Amino acid sequence: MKKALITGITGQDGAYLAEFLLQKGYEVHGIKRRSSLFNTDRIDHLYEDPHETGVKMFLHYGDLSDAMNITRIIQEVQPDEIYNLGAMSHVLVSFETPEYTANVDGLGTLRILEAVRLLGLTEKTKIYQASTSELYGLVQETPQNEKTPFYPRSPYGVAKLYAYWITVNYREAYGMYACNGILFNHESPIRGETFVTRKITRAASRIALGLQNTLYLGNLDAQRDWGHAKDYVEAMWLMLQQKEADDYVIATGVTTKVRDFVRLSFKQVGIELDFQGSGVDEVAKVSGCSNPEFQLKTGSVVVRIDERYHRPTEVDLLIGDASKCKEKLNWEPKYDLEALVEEMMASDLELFKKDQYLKGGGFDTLQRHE
Ligand code: NDP
Ligand code: GDR
Repeated sequence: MKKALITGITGQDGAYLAEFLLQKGYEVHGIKRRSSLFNTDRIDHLYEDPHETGVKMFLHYGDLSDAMNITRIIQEVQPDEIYNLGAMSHVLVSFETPEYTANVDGLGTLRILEAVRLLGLTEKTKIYQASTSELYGLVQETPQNEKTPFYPRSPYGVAKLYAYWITVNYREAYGMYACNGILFNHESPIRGETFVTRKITRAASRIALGLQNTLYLGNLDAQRDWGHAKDYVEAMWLMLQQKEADDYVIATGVTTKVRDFVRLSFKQVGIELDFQGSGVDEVAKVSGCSNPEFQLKTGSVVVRIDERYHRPTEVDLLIGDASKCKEKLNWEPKYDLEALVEEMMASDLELFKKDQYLKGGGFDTLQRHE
């Protein structure tokens, strides 16, 4: 039985990857941070009581900023594959915590590579590094592929640039099987609530159900190549099953403006929007509602701009060319944007119908909207 170690197992990708690897028959080990509240919601359905027999998933307390902890866990687990998905992954937050982001997202990768080397596991352990389309940053050329020059535009992007190159360097210097997956944005019903897609699908559901009036957003003109996390974790695994380690772009090849993601999400529940104005004065008003379940007045403003969500430096346009991955790994995404939005909206609507039910029964529910 192969053993995999996943950093960031409690995150969106970690949860999908753990499920995928368990289905493939792996023994899965994950590193989770100690927190004052339970933070295992996304993997609870996979977790069994460790006192039971036949358990295939194990969690270890740890943190990418702690080299001794990382080294000890790798020594204990002796993994065949390490997926380094742990990171402070929010671009805007990285402007507020640049040093921490550099430490975890940049040096965290070094700690893993160096632990594998010092423990003599270079021959045994294959490493996947979660690289990102944020490396491209300022647009140099489109669509972006493995040869496109990097120009990161945030402390997050710069930290991930270090992680990218240290992974390449350990591969070349020590012959380690270490790969960079340069993944473009990927989303799902379990996407973190502060990333723009999930923020939108949550708000569109809550607005339709009468639980919220307005959604506040930043730059509606940004363009992203959005795929589904379920498709992308399969590509991570494929990268570690090859004869030789290499770096690959994973993307859908279709780009969409944030404004159009908003439009698509509301449309899923029968609400048509009309965008008016520009810059910080832009608003979206309801121009029609074909779903009798929802009582939204035509002309009511449901989206406004809040400058707090603008970034000091923005990445305007991402569109990926995944031909190398398609050709060499035989990978093909199963979801398109419509199917992704449909799944996210269905899930959030279901979630917030519970809140609506509670509200109807006189119980108040507290929800954050950022
Ligand atoms: P999430 O933010 O959902 O998950 C991040 C994970 O990292 C969480 O499990 C988090 O733990 C953990 N983590 C954060 N800080 C530390 C730390 N100091 N030590 C150990 N673990 C830590 O991200 P995604 O699942 O979306 O992304 C996975 C990886 O892929 C990240 O590295 C991200 O940067 C990268 N990436 C993501 C893309 C996307 O579109 N989703 C695209 C390209 C790259 P906790 O639950 O406790 O917060
Ligand atoms: P991104 O994702 O920065 O691409 O990083 P995010 O969803 O945060 O932003 C996408 C675009 O939407 C614009 N935007 C807003 N973003 C957020 N979060 N909140 C808003 O209110 C809002 N309004 C407009 C942003 O300016 C941006 O242009 C994600 C993360 O998962 C990274 O870890 C990963 O590396 C990259 O994708 C690829």
